[in-house]
Amino acid sequence: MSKLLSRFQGSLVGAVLGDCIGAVYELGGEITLSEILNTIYSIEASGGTDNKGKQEEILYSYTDDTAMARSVAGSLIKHKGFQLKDMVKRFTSEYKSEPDRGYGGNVTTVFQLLDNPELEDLYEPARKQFDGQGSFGNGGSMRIVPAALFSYNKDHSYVQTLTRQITEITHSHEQAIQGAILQCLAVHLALHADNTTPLDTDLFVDNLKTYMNKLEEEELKKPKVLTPTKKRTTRSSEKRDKPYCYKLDKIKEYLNQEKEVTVQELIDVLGNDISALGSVPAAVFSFLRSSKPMTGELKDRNSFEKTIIYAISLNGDTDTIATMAGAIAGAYYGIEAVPKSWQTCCEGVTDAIQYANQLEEFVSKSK
Ligand code: F2R
Ligand code: MG
Ligand code: MG
Ligand code: MG
Repeated sequence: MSKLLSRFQGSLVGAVLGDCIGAVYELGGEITLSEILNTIYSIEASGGTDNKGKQEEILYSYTDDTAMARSVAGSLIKHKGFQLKDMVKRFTSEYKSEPDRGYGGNVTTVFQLLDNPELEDLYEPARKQFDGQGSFGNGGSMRIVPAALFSYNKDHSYVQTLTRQITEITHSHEQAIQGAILQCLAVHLALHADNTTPLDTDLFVDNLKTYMNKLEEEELKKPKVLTPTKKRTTRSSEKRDKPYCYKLDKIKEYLNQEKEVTVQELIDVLGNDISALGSVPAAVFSFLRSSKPMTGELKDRNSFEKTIIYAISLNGDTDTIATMAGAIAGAYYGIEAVPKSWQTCCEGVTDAIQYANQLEEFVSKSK
């Protein structure tokens, strides 16, 4: 297998595994590392087969994160690019055929409105969400990984445009779009990074910050409607004005400090919730932290395994943080780092490999 194919497969399979295993704990309150490891041990003990070596039933099902990523992959492959009508059709058909995949509370309204042949502006339902604010949920970020693979030969501005087009179908809030861009750029960077030497985590964060800084600067220049109670203050604050840059700075700080950052501090500062701003930075951190040595129960695990387990250990939106972290880690380490037993226990892995093969064939031919 070529090195590129290994990384494409690793990324899409990593995303599926993060979703399937993370979904066991999604929004379920505090979980301990030991509890997560017990799940992992049972996966590894079964190896996806019963004790006679026959393939067992899939133990872990995928959720909306993977359901939507499959639509993104299928549409980009079919049309060799972005085709709005087709992607909308795939999202709505997928939702109608399996509405119980654990979709976000409000995005289902968008699917219902999109499922109308008379609708002329296919971006309108998303724009109307939350009284015209749009959704800031992480539903755009959780599904974006195929776009990073599809854009392998392209530059960051292509990645950003494609991500925006795909995300705005359901999420028009600028923070949701920027979160999806950060996630897509992180996978894109991981695919291109030299994985034969230790990862330069500072450089990885600096690259992401360059792009996010430009986006957040542009956003700041846009005129804002100020209500009497919401007067602009003169003091600038990176935390408020450039929240993604602020979190990227904190990620770098945590990676370089001697003392291990606590899970509670990560939750307080980076977040672990269903918003894009409160989850994409946590996923990026999970990948970067896991590229470095760890002590304790994760000490002897490879960095891909550490990424998934660590991401889930942040609690909160575990399936989505782990799917995004798994996509970045798989893109960097390749499919060889992904345990076979994990692959056989999770739904959707065979299809993920097919999508990866088709995307790799596309980018190899279109160099
Ligand atoms: N929804 C879930 N998990 C809930 C539990 C599911 C359960 N396991 C089951 O099976 O039933 N997970 C999935 O949702 C997240 C992605 O959500 P998405 O696609 O962004 O949806 P939505 O509806 O747009 O936003 C989610 C919620 O965020 C709040 N919100 C968003 N924008 C807002 C705004 N402008 N103002 C106020 N609130 C806003 C709302 O509460 C939305 O309902 C992933 O975790 C995925 O796994
Ligand atoms: Mg989900
Ligand atoms: Mg579905
Ligand atoms: Mg989730």
